[in-house]
Amino acid sequence: MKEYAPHEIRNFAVVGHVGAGKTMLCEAMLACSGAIPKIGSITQGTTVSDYHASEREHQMSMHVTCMHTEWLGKKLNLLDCPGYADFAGDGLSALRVGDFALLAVHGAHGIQVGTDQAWDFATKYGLPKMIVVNALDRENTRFDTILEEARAHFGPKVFPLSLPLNAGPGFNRLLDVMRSEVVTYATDGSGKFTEEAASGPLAERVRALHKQLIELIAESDDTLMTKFFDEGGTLTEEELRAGVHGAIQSGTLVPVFAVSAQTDIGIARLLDIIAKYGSSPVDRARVPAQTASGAETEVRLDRPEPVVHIFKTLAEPHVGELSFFRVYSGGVTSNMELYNASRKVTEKLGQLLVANGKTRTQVTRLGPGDIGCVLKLKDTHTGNTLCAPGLALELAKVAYPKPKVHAAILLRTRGEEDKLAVGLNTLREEDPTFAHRYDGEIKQHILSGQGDMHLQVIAERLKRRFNVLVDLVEPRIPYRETIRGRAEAKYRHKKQTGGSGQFAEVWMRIEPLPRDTGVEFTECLVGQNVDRVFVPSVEKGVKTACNEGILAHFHVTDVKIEFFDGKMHPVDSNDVAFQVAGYWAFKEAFGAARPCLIEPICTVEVQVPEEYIGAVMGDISARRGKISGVDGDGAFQIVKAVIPQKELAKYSAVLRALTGGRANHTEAFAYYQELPAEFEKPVIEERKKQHAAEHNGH
Ligand SMILES: Nc1nc2c(ncn2[C@@H]2O[C@H](COP(=O)(O)OP(=O)(O)O)[C@@H](O)[C@H]2O)c(=O)[nH]1
Ligand SMILES: [Mg+2]
Repeated sequence: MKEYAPHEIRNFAVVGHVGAGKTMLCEAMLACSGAIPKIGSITQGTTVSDYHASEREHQMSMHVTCMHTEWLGKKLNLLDCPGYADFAGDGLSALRVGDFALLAVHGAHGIQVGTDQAWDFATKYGLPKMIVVNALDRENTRFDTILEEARAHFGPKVFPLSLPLNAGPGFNRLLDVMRSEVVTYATDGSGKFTEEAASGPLAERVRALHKQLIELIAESDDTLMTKFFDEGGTLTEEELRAGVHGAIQSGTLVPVFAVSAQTDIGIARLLDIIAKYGSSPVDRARVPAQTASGAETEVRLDRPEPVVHIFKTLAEPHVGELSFFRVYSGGVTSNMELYNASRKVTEKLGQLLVANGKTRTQVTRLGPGDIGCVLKLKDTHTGNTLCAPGLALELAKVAYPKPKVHAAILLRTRGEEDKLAVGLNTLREEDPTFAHRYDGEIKQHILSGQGDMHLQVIAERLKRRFNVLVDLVEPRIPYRETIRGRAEAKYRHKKQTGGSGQFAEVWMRIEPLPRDTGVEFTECLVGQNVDRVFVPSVEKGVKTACNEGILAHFHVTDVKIEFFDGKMHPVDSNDVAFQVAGYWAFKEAFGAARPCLIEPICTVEVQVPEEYIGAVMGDISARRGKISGVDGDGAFQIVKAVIPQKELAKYSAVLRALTGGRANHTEAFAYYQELPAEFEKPVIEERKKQHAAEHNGH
């Protein structure tokens, strides 16, 4: 394969809501351009993208898939992204290395949450966008209202470059606005088409559209604008064409295309526009970077030394770990040595490859702006930068969304903790959008990710790749124990066994502290009843009791303890005796100080379309939640509330059911609050049962 110059490359991320037909659209572009002989099928699992076992199993994209083809002498690097919010991290990685976003919208479903989210992500990266309205061969499509919706969401710059003339089953005719032509596709699936000048009412329509398009384009360019007015409100075809690229770049034009991926209608024209007017690496010739000392700098496309960004790593059975990268400057060749500034290691590249899903072709060199992959790097992971030895640059990192759902991991086989840790750490290097940690308070290993499906897929990977079988369950709630009143205890520990005995007496007072202050131990001993060397012993006993819990094995918190007097014996008193006395004195005092449980409360923000606000707020109240405000945010509202953690079990699934998948939410721990009395008894009983089961099992 030849090496492509930067202006001959089109890197783009295909993004949008799940089910819009992104994977199919990529398939259609590959087939139309001859990279594959025919279109595969999602249901039969024969598409180029979505080739992973889990993707075929769930029939949805979970990884970004790299594909490439050639059209009009340009190399198109397609990055098919998952639409499901659980896998949004890969979409972000792809947009990071794309030069524009191709936003797929389903011709019947229109603008959905995933569409808005993809738009926002692309905007965050300053990427130009093109919109494809797909599946226009389906029943009940509504191109015109989708166009209106898109303008309502994204602004008046959204403009159709093609319109369907006979949407619905049998769809094969388009009005091409740039060319003022009617394009008719053959119905034999050959992708062949004929073009004729629009006539009659269609000619009128296209003339009106043409005029609007010229105005849009002229707006983005002062000289064009002047010309436009000088020449009485028109531009030549030539000037128009010259302006389209610039207008797409600056975002004053967001072209919309009417297609059916499945039946290959409109795909060739889409490829034409991408090849002729789509952004290339030249349009993004400088990207921000940091030097080893943290100073801001930039990487320029024309710089001779290689700088590449790894945007995806993933392991495949029988292949090993693959690292996908984009070259930002200099070009790379097989067997080149590069420095990983993030991990501080030197890597040898090995054989360079370009991918079409699981089919990979060897290449000897990839020039600046191009995308490829290599196998088996030593210690280089998603998000790392590799560069010429001596450069030590790091490209700006992708800000991945924080994990928002949590599950406790239960090992099916005891003693596999180490295997689990190795598996999770390896997966985490590939996918930075999840996290895991051992929580000592609830004594569970917690897995956190973007959604329930994300967690489930991680569990499946642990099984497939590391042979670790786990169950994911709702994490325990870290209830805590505290007191509401003051109390005093005088506890004597005395034991006379054979030879030396044990003796200690501890007098203590306890009182409540404000929330989230923890346990405070002080002494105010006067006189010589107790030797001060035993103060740490008493403290240790108290801390042991606090960790074990007194009501139901939860941590004790927000208590002040004052060790104010006691008694000792010249021979039988020792460290252990005072620990024991401190332990029991505290337990006695605690029991007398009106103990209670407190529960964690979370702040929750729900992003939801206006029409579901009532349902979401009603549900929050039913969950003992308190709403603190509702803010407008474009087409969505943000409901802010505090809700007990106990009531947030499976909340993302609840929201999905409540709003037809149109809401997103975040939750974060806020503070502790007394658990209502009616819940206390069942919680204590449940915890005691759990504890007994755990301690019998060992
Ligand atoms: N009729 C029709 N169905 C389509 C078209 N594009 C995709 N589909 C179907 O819509 C479903 C979702 O497509 P897919 O490409 O997986 O969507 P993605 O989630 O956006 O990648 C699949 O069953 C496809 O076969 C199209 O142009 N016409
Ligand atoms: Mg897909």
